[in-house]
Amino acid sequence: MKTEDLIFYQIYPKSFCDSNGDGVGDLRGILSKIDYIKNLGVNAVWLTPCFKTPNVDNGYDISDYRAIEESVGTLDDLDELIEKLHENGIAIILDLVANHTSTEHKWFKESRKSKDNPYRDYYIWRETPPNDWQSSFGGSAWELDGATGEYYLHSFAIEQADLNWDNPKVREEMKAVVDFWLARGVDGFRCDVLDLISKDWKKNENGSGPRLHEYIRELFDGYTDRIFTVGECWSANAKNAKLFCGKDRKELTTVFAFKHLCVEKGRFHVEKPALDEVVRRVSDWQLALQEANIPATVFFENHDQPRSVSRIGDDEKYRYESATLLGGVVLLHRGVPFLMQGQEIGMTNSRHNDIGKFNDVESMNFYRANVGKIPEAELIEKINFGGRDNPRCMMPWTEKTLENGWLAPYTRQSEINVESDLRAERSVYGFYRELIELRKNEPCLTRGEYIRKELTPSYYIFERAYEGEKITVVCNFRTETPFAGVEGRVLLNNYPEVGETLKPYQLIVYKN
Ligand code: ISL
Repeated sequence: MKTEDLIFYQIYPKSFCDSNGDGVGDLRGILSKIDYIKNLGVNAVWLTPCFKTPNVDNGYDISDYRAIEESVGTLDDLDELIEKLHENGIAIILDLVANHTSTEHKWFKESRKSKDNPYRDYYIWRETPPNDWQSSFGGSAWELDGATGEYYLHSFAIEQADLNWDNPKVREEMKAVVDFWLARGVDGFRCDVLDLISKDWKKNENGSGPRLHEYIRELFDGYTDRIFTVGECWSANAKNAKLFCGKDRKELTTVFAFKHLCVEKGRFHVEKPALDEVVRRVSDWQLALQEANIPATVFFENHDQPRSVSRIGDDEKYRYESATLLGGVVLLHRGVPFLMQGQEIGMTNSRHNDIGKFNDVESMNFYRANVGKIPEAELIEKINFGGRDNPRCMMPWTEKTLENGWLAPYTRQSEINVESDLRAERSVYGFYRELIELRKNEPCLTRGEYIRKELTPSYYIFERAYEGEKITVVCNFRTETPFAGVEGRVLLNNYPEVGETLKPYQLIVYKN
């Protein structure tokens, strides 16, 4: 399948579907929902980590890259899932967490034993911290380890030790992991914090070291013409994207950039970003990557982001309208669209009132660092608004919540669940299906040029043009706006009709 035809659906295995009633989603649960995934129309799945893990960071702390976490399934289950997805015309990429391992990984257990252990240089040890790098989850990124009295680097949780990519043995080990999964039939990888693997010790924070592109080339050498890879690179931007994804670079197919999420003030800053600013950044990314002849990624949600209909849209009065508008922005632009499980039914954030309902290490560290300094209610509000538990609650297949779920249930499940959405006259899933169907049937949307026509504080109009045909997409923001109309036949509209004004969060798609 060509990159421009891919439409991704991200699955968080421990929260997608629980097939054996233990309260944890599993691979057999995903197998039981392949028809649901196929009917949506997506043709690729990004599976977040399902490998052996102590679950400090819900699978992004891996203790064995070649074994499946027991509660999630077995290697045979994953082999069967790969096979069944392929039989249904759906590609599958796995999540390659190459920057760090769990401190329970056998490499780290050996490495910490002694300074002359053969695995010592698999990780980054210093007598004293050489800098004041901070962990993404708060606090110093250097942890003193009693066994040898030295510090090791952890860009994330203390239990996630950074690998030393300057060590050729580490590079060989990770290359072997890539070989192992490709040999089992996966179609590529989403590469976790890939721009952190090369350290630049002169910088005041980790990221984009001098050998980054060398290491990426080495990791995927021999595969780049036949697999799909997307790098999670917080340092990626319009200027350096071609260093990662240029055809001649033999590195990555594409990268995730994050500027459009408008999180400069941090995820726990409770403020909706201005919708015109969000789409301006989406548009700028589109123009830059089109200029560079690179497929852009387009997304609003993943397992780290709060639900877009809550953070960017309106999850009360205009939940259907804003969920379908945001879906249109993701699915009608140029490049590779990514949807997070639950986004297709317009899932919102949960609202909890007790810190005991949260699980995510980033949120819990934030709470512990601020409890007593920020009033409790305000602290909980911040975590409700921006926390990573929001996209990770169990998929609400019916209105009945799982009693023994590993994470607190979705607090709006009684009204927002798959069963009721599929029945609804205005089904978000139904609209996403139509958007995806349109994307598949209109070459303008997969092969066409992107043109920004109008972007005002009230609305955004863009076009997709290909071989004499043109699709025009009208996106209205939060208030009613006078509308002079657009040439063409209405292909899709998230309101019953086209009036003299654009309604809040109205999306209209025209063909000329
Ligand atoms: O979104 C973030 C920036 O505030 C962080 O939550 C996130 O840690 C960062 O985007 C890196 O994310 C990736 O690596 C982490 C893991 O916790 C995330 O789930 C993963 O997507 C460490 O592996």
